Amino acid sequence: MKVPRRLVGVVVVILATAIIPELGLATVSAPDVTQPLPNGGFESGHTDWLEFSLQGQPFLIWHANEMPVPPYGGSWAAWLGRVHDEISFVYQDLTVPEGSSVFLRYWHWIESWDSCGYDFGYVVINDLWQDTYDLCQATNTGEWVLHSVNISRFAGQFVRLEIWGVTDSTYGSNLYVDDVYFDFTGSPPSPIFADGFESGDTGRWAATAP
Ligand SMILES: [Ca+2]
Ligand SMILES: [Ca+2]
Repeated sequence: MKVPRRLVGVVVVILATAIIPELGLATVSAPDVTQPLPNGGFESGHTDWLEFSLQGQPFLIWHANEMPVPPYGGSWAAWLGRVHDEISFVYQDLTVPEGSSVFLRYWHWIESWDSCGYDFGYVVINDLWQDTYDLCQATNTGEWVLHSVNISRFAGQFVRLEIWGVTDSTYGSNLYVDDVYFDFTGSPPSPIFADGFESGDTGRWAATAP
């Protein structure tokens, strides 16, 4: 028996929605995706990240045993600032995810003895300042706080990403950083019912008659 093409399509749609109802026929919205940076929680120690200290600190990634605050996650975190007249940053080269909306997010803890306007945290991408914030008594967090920076302009690009802690000559500041990740709205998945059966081409479909 020759089954009309249009009928085949209808049967397949009904079967598909019955078997996998969560797929449905509605438009599938873009998912929100999180993606940790390589060694984003610093748990692998001094890998993936490179560390720079103007004052010659031998490293900026610390183990919990030697830190005044516990890491946000695991046993390791970055500790920026810490000494006077410091420019310190951890950085790595990597590809920012594709997406219509891309955020860099990390947990930070600001601990400062200074007035505002002297010590700072920065996020720098390809030598461009994306974010600047004071490290001072008024911004002390007293706990881990999630920090977010919109970096959508770099979506899909290979970049150098840096997180800085900068201090002047008096009244110290610490900027602790942990669990660095991307949070982005990904591209929508391909339509499940690609041709909507409008073309009459049912080549992508198969149906078995009982
Ligand atoms: Ca950690
Ligand atoms: Ca200071």
